[in-house]
Amino acid sequence: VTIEPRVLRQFAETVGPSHVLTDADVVAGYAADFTGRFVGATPAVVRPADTEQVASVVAVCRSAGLPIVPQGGNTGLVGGGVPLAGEVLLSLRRIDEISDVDEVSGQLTAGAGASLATVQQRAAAAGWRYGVDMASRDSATIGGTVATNAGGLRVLRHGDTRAQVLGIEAVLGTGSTVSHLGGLIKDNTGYHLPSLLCGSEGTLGIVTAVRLRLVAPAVDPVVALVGLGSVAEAVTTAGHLRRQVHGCEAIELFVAEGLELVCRVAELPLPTARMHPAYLLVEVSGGEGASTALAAALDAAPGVGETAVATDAARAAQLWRYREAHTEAINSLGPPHKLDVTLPASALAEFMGVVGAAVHAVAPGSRTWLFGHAADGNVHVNVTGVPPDRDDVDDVVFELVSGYGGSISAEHGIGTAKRAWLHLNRSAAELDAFRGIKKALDPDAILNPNVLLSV
Ligand code: S2G
Ligand code: ZN
Repeated sequence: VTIEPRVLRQFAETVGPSHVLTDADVVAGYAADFTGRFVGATPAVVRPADTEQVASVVAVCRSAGLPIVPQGGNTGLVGGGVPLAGEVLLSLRRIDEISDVDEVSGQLTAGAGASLATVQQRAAAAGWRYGVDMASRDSATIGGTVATNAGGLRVLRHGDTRAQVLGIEAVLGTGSTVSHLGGLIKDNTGYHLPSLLCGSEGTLGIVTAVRLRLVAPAVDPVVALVGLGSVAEAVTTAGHLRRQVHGCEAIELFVAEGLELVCRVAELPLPTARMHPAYLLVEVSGGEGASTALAAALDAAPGVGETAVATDAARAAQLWRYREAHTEAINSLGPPHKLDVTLPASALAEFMGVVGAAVHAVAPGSRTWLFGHAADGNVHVNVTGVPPDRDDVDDVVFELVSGYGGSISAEHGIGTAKRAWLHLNRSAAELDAFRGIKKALDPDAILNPNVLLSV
């Protein structure tokens, strides 16, 4: 896609010439995704400073018929935030102010370009906590986590991003701006646009600010890394922990193969005396009482081998690293196919036992890596050793998941990577409803036209 000089001038008049980037080397960084699997190109990166400038850029693109890819931290994992069809790249990073921090009600307003880590820090400074956390916290932007309804490590305790969003400001594809950031907990006045726009992946509106609910900070968190005899016993134990240990903040799952890779790539010592087939990384909040309840639950749980417990922050961070380093360790093997899926709890262990062989049958040279959020039934199936554009591996995994009644996307969204399989999870009636909403809010189909819904 080329852009007429007249349009580039209009962009420059709107955001300032230094915030319209066209140099190929500079824009390349915006056009490739975090994993390296999705690499596109854009004729221009435009960096607005506020909602009004976003609205102006949308107006220029609507009149010029130019499609837009909105982008935050570019840590998305399903090719939803990169210009794969020559779209204009609209970066939200400059809109990063955090305001109206309310220490009484536990709320704050964040510009879309603020990093997740910055939001977490501002919440902590106000004596609260933001309930969503994930390894990409330093580069993911809050706007991107809203656009994708990011899940992360604490869905078990605090829910997904949608559960935190009280209000939203966004520029719709119609060119109009909706803004409702008052933060009233109960405001039952019509359609809930924050819920609709959260998870819409930039296809209905460009999120520019959100009003977020904050939660109580953890009290003396205790972290335990538990080695178990099998994935099945790990899944069963995760259920025991959820039922018996109040204050469970997170229950993460990984397996021996992934731990071996992490120790090798991140140069970490094995966390237990011997290697176990499966591991749970558990964080509970509540100090003495919680760690006693945790110990009792683990004593009664099946298959528990060794347990490494951390009661101080430094050791807790070391134990978390074994889980959080999975993404970078897998990325070091080359662009993975990341198939973030959800299984019904009753099928999770069986699925994890068969998916590797199913993938190997169509891609003998590949390796399959499994880890995820045990309590949410969410496993991150990462396949390495397969060319980025082959999708038979994706097909095998999604068909297998669908057969178990699972979801082809637990938390990363659909993006461009999973559009072809959306019908496995959504009926024709639902897809028609999606298209009706898309037509109403983005009538010219200029907002992420190649994402989520097939054009
Ligand atoms: C996680 C991050 C992305 C991935 O670590 O929970 O959501 O699949 C993932 O590597
Ligand atoms: Zn995850």
